[in-house]
Amino acid sequence: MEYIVYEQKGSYGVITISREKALNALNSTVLKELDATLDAVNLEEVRCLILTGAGEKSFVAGADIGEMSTLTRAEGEAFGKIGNDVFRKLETFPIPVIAAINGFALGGGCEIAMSCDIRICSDNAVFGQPEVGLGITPGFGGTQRLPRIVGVGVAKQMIYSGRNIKAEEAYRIGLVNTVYTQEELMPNAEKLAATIAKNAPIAVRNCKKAINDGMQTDMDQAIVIEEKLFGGCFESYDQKEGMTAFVEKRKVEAFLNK
Ligand code: DAK
Repeated sequence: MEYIVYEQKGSYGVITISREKALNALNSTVLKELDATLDAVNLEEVRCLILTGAGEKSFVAGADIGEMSTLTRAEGEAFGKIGNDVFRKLETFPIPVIAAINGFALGGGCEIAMSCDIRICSDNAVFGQPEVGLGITPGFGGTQRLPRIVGVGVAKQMIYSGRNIKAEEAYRIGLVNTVYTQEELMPNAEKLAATIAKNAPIAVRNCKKAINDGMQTDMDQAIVIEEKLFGGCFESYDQKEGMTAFVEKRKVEAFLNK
């Protein structure tokens, strides 16, 4: 891999987009390598992922403007499809993905963070959808995910104005859950990943699916989705161990992902 570093740390994995000289901008190679990295995650062992950027300045400064500038319409569509497919793969990935946003998260950088389940950032993070200043619309889901996360009014203001916002404002509007100092970001991302990884894996996966699928439909159908995923946890080893441990007033020995 040229631009992606993947490290499995026991029960969680850390994916680092490593193209520091271009502030980790997403060219087609980065997107293809990210796709291949996700395909290779050992889902028997790994229960949570962290996505971050290399260096101290940038998470992802967007799609690669140099590469995009010469694209024909057909090539632009193909580039958009690679990006959209991998962003959707992240969003629907069976296990939770935490975006540890360590700097610029602009355009495609903000959009890839929004494809993750949980966003936390460092105090130097900057968010924005500057695409209208480049003559395009956000193309990796920004017009769809931003309003779902921060509400329609705030999303429209950010997208129409192309204005960047700092970490504190991102926190205030609900785009990120927590702001840490630069030094504290990764230790806290790893602590959160380890906490998630300790819980019953089938239950965590089913929660992700219930939330994602339920958010796309009306409440009557959403409740049915929840019922099925709730029911799907029963008769598993982990459900029996979790409940038996409570009844016997002891700690869970181990969740075995079965
Ligand atoms: N692409 C390519 N290179 C980039 C880049 C980017 N997005 N952002 C930064 N770089 C490169 C710079 O060109 C520079 O390279 P050298 O000149 O050193 O070779 C290096 O990274 C360092 O950048 P700066 O020298 O500019 O660093 P500064 O600290 O001065 O400024 C900055 C940092 C992040 C404010 C600035 O670099 C900047 O404004 N970057 C562009 C941010 C941006 O506009 N991002 C949104 C890109 S548009 C689509 C789907 C999705 C998309 C498009 C199509 N389809 C469906 C087809 C997505 C679009 C976007 O993401």
